[in-house]
Amino acid sequence: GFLRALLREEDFTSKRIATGFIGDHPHLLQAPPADDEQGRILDYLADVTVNKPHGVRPKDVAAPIDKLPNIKDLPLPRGSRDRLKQLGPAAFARDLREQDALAVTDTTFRDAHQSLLATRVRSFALKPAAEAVAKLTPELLSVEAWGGATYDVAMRFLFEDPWDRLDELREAMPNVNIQMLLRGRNTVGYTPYPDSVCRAFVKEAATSGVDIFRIFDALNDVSQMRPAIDAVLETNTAVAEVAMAYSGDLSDPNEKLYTLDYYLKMAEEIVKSGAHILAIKDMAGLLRPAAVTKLVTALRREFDLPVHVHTHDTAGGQLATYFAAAQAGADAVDGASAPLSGTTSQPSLSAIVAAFAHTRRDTGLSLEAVSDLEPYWEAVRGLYLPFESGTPGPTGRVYRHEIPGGQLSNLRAQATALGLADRFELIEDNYAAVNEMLGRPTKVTPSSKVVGDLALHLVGAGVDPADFAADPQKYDIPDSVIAFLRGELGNPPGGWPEPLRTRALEGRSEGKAPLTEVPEEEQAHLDADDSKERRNSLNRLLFPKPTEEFLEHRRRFGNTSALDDREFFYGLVEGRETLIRLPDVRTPLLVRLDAISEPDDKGMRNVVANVNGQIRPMRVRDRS
Ligand code: 3PY
Ligand code: ZN
Repeated sequence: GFLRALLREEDFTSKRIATGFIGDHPHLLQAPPADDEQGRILDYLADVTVNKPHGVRPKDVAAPIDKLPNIKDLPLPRGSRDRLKQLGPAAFARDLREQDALAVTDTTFRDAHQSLLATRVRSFALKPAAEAVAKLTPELLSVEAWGGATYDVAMRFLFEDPWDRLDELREAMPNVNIQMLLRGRNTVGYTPYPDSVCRAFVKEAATSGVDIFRIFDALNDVSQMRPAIDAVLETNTAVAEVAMAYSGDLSDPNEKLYTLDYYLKMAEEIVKSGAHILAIKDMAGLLRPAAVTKLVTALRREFDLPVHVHTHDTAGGQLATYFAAAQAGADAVDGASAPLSGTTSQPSLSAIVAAFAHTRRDTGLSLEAVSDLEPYWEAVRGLYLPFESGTPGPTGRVYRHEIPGGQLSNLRAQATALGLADRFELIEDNYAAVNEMLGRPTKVTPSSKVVGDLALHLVGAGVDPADFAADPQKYDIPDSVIAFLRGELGNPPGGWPEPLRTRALEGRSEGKAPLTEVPEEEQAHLDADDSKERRNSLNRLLFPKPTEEFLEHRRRFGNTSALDDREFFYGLVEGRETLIRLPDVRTPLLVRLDAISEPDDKGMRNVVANVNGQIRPMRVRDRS
């Protein structure tokens, strides 16, 4: 039961096993919501205060905002986005290729917290940082701030509309390019969507402020990326950065699949697709200095596109890879603010800036500015303590199991939830075995989820991977694995594992087929002029159930996204006054928690707060 529920969970980045707050607590659906926004928010605060879904507020953590440099009076400098607007995407990319400076993308707003904090950082924490970045580090090529798992997690766990986040970041940071991670036909989901969804998604994202789309396909199949690439090119304003997912070690003479030749052939197809920038997406942190030297040298020799290198510092040595990449002519690299860097995240921005300062490849970023932003992120990380995966330090085991950074932290959290934390190495070993069994596919969302699902399933069922491989028809197989074997994600680079594939599929009834056609009514919403209508439709099409739960949360508790992180996650502290500003309520609320009663025989507690001088009693179900 427990394990099956886990495997059905679509969101592999989630820390929690259940399908979400409301999913866990269906009785909330019966409670009548307060009839005004202020009342709904107070109900939310009372509920979090009583039930403490994330435990108590971490002690001795400063309010992040107090750690931000004072930027109010600084002018807004010209930044990378101004250059993109002036030049257009093609000339912008040419410029990038010609410049000496090593360009840098800041991933703190997306990949870093996806890889360290289960993607839980809220817009509330991102927005002030974006304002500071706009003024202090406008030389950044881009800020990766959207896409990947953020869309899903925003709705499912943070009860934020991901589109609102994009609007807010765009407003906070008008001068620096916003970059998103787009999973090709899978957009920001885990299964392929019809082309019309992908097109509408890209169009709406570009209109809303995404400047650079990093597009990849989980199996490195360029044809699967074409609808997304074409849609970006059609905007005429946004940059199409197309990525090759990196696996194996191309310097290894025994590597027969992921060879230099393999990547050059793929790059050729990417170039033919009309891409502006070529990216190497090293999602697991496997790319070694000698390999990147060969790869970047060859890519720059064969093609005219700028090359952007992305990695995760899982084993701890990726600054060396960046150094080698830069020497070989790489045009851009990715880093994260130091407190949210390292291990499963990107290498540290300040280390990158310092490494190239006063050299031909000087990033142009101010080391002082980059490090001035660090105390803010350190405080944010402290506040988000419950979402830490517990990845204690670098690990060289990644070279064997090849688990992507974002997934490695998530699998740890899942293992802990299953009571398998002390046997995490077994999960890693099974992952490696399943990888071999499935023909060493590239492993990145969602193909990584396929491998992870089967690995966890085998651990849970106590089945040896070799026994499973010998006789797959004898065993239960997770839906994602069946879908993969049916070819729903496309064809893996190394071909299909046979006879495993045929045997595994033998006699299996059809699972839930992916959406192949958009219902007529939704298509009308997608085509509508009204952006709100299109956004709502995209939310429903991409994540039907989380969207429902999100809307239910709004109905029940109002728009909680303006709440401070401290109150949103941990609720009120008895006796302490908290000022709460709500966008739709004119007067701020000064709230003090006065008392919480013991639960009555129906499990309800009375919560008494003082709100702007008035006593406010509330009833909350104790779910603990
Ligand atoms: C994602 O798809 O979310 C990823 O970060 C893949 O690396
Ligand atoms: Zn990544």
